[in-house]
Amino acid sequence: MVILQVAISLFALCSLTSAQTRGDYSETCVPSDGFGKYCPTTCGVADYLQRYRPVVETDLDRLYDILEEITNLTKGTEEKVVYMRDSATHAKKSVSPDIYIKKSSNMLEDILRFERSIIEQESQIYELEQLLSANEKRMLQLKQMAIQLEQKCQQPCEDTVKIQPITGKDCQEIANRGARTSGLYFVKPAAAKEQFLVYCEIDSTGSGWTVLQRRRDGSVDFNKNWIQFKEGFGYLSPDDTTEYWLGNEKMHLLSTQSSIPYILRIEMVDWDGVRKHADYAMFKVGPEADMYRLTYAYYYGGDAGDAFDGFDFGDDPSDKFYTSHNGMQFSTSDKDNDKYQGNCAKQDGSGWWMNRCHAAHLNGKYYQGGRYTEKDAGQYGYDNGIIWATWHSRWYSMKETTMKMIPINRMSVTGQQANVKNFGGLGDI
Ligand SMILES: [Ca+2]
Repeated sequence: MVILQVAISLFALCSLTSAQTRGDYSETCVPSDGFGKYCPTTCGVADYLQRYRPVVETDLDRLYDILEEITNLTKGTEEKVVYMRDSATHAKKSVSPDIYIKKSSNMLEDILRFERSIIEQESQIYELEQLLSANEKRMLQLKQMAIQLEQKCQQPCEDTVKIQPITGKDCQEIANRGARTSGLYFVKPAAAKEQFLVYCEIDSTGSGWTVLQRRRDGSVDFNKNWIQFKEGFGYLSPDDTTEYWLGNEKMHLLSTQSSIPYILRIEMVDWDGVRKHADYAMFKVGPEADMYRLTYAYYYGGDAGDAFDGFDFGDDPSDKFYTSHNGMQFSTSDKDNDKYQGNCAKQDGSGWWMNRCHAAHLNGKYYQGGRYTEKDAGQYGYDNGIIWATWHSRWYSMKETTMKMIPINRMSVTGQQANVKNFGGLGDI
């Protein structure tokens, strides 16, 4: 009975914990829901417990069968003992020595049979004890796992995400107000109706980067629609371990609020662990009425090359012109604002400042290991990875990316050498 109770309580726990798993399955985006909450652990142990369930149940059934068998055997033996006792009494009463001898030999046979049955029972009892102890051990393990699982699930599933108390119009203002820790902060850009959560990357010198996009491990699907890209999706985490798109509307509010222009920094890590970056001066995301158009004044520098300016892939002389991104409107699978007769965003399964289509594509499909082929790219077969063509080929997808912004006057403080080149982008200075 104890075992049964343990089993029942375990199963109850399993069904409870499996309901706490985190998912990114929502098709539609509700602005106020999901974003900024933090519950990163998928409690896979619950699945493990569920898998164990049929094995334990089978063992228990077998245990009950054997117990029943033994009960029957014991009953039979008891009947035999009664029979033997009766025969002995009867023999004593008998006057005939022949009958007595015959009865005695019968009794002897009975005793032998009885002994054999006892030996058989003993071996069955031994087997049963082994099974019982194995089951108890397994139950104990399951119980311990359940306790661990419970503790693990309680921790992140409670809303215990640490949000830093300082606020500002962007992460640099937050750093200026004394913040020296990277983490989650509320910002309220000048034209924002309400504050919203961002991840601020703040270093010891007091530079505060506002992080706009993060790819890390492919855990978030970037194939989303216009509304989702507008509002943002994915997960913000205080330790910067999760993937997300902050949202076009927020990027617009952040990048257009200040008289001091912003630098957009794109940071990438490839599958050999090499880290490179590209900086763009006077980065701006336009309003929704202008389809969140991307503009910058010039390539400010970096060792990853200027893929936003397009890339000559060698297919056509116009490659570079038609794969540049400065001045492009944002496109999603359900809103085609690109310069291509088809729909780049639909073909590549992501939202981006598509031209015809891209040389830089940080919202692309996540490919483990980096290298992929036309075959891997699915029904359309176009290069749809996380691409930065001036560093790696378009058939190589980056391992990690970050898009973040900082006021340009902080760049001298961060020690970055400006490798200023004026390309023919919009708003040349
Ligand atoms: Ca088009």
